Amino acid sequence: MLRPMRTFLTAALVTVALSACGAPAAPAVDVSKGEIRADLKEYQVALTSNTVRAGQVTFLVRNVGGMAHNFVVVKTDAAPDKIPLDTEKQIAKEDGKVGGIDGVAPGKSANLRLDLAPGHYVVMCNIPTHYQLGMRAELTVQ
Ligand SMILES: [Cu+2]
Repeated sequence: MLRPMRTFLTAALVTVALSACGAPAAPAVDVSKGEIRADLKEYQVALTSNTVRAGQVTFLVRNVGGMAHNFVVVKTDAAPDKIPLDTEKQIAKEDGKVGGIDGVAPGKSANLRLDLAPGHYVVMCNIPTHYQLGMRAELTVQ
């Protein structure tokens, strides 16, 4: 009778310890290794760093919002809010695009690894109207 009871108690303690942690913590990102987390939501793109050294850069893209988003990286001299628009498609023009991820569903993550030359970049969600609503951020590659 003792042994099953102890097993039960151990299981109960493990459950308490796990629930105390809440949601699983996101793995740390290290910009010195070229890692940048990009959190997408309505209507914002949040980067853990706006500068990174040239070379291999890994964007750890997470959709923390409630609808699908995408992720586009363009090399441009334009400020984040000054990318020319394609008014017919209701998107930003993607001149200078160096890479992207098509559709990231809510709650999902995807990684994008790019070889980035030094310069000025804008990252955005370019689902129609999302760029205009504020889903953009600046990135400087040194
Ligand atoms: Cu979006």
